[in-house]
Amino acid sequence: MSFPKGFLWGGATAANQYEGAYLEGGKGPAVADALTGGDGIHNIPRKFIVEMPDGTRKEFGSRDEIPEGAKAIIDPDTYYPSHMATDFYHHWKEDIGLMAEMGCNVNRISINWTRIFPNGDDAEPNEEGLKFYEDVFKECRRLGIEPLVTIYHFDMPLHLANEYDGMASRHTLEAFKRYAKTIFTRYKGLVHYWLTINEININTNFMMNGVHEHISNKQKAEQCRWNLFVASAYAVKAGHEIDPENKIGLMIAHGATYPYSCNPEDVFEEIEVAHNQKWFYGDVQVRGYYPAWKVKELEREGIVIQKEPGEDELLKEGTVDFYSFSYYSSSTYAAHPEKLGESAGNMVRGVKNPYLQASEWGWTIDPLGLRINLNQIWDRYQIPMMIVENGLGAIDKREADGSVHDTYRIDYMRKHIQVMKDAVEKDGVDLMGYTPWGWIDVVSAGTGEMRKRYGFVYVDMDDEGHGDMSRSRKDSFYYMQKVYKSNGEDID
Ligand code: BGP
Repeated sequence: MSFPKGFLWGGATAANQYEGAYLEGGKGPAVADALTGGDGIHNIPRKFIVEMPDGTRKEFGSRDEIPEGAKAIIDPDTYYPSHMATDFYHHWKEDIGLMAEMGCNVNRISINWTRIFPNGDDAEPNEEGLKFYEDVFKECRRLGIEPLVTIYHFDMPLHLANEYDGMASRHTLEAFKRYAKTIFTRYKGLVHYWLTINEININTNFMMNGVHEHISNKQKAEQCRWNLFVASAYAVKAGHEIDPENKIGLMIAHGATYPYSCNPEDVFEEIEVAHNQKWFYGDVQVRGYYPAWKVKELEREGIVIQKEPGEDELLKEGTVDFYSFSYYSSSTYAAHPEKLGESAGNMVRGVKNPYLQASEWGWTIDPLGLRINLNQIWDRYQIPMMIVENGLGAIDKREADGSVHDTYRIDYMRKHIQVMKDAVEKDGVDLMGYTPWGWIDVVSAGTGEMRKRYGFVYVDMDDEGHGDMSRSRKDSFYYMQKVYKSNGEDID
């Protein structure tokens, strides 16, 4: 047997991309609810409509810098994909049933911060929101599925973003602590697996996190990173205190990174990129302190982080139990990319890798990169790992009978599960679970599209909000069912 008994097989979603019902049940608006749809294939970004300090309205791309004092608004005449998403809020029983049918024993789901605290910083939590997740978790448990809960997944309360500069402020950090404590207490005994902050490394400083002026004001961006680390460490510590049974992990977007060539300059370029993009975040959350190169960088740039007494210690006390990450693709880096004279193709960032094909959205398809990751992370930290996102975003065609023949997705899954198997069997890494992204179709985080589908279950909903939300099983559903029910033995 390659995979240990009790290996966690499941699927992953996030509330802001899946739940819909964006103001129902006492929920308040989040930053994600103010993001329009975009078009990833034609590079049209998602947008915020923003009220400027002088009262005028302007549009900004989702990763643009929004000036201090400007507020993201929700315009009644604009279509926002998260408002309905794929309506888990009204389909949760059916969906959890489908998960069980697929053979899942874990369900990665996130709690919408604004369903529990509508403004993020309210004095009392919203009982209706708390009850909703309680019912969801109970249903999971009834069907033999462990909930794996992300505390904060791209859904900064809009009020905290607009009025308190999101995670750049202490006010928001304190509000997060209350929120984390509330859910640990309420779901004690129902939830044993938690992730603190989704993709903390790409989520650190853009408006998704509520932070204005995150590009021009590096001091603020670094303060935001610190606050996020403190938030995560606090959650780990509080979660352990409230229930010693809790296992709490970090969550990092951990693509594989390669040097373009054996030129030492390219090799060093990759080291620097990897430090900045991923290892920094792993090092702090696994080891409990900033790595030397980062300390030097902050000194050099004259950036002084404002810390409260005890926070350095908290980072050490709140190190994680396991390392979980999303893996979709790899990127390649050159010291002098301009000399390579290319820009199109499979590069998300970095330069084109001539050895790899890419998805319609330009994400490289690189199964071996996952095995490389598993080895590198295991060598560095020696703590259990979980792959909490992986999958292929593709355009699916649903046939009249509801079937979807997604052989391309089955191929992607098979190759990635094969390398997981190799990493466990041959490399001896400690892998505890696998929750592919968007096991059921959800709104894309990056582009706001519905047509970029990852699911094994199809949901009838399109980019303009048309569809009856009916669910149907794709061919990949039956493939994953076979894999899961055989504990990863039968993957052909
Ligand atoms: C990660 C996010 C997810 C998810 C996934 C796929 O960055 O944690 O929320 O959406 O990527 O990305 P996309 O939806 O942009 O295709």
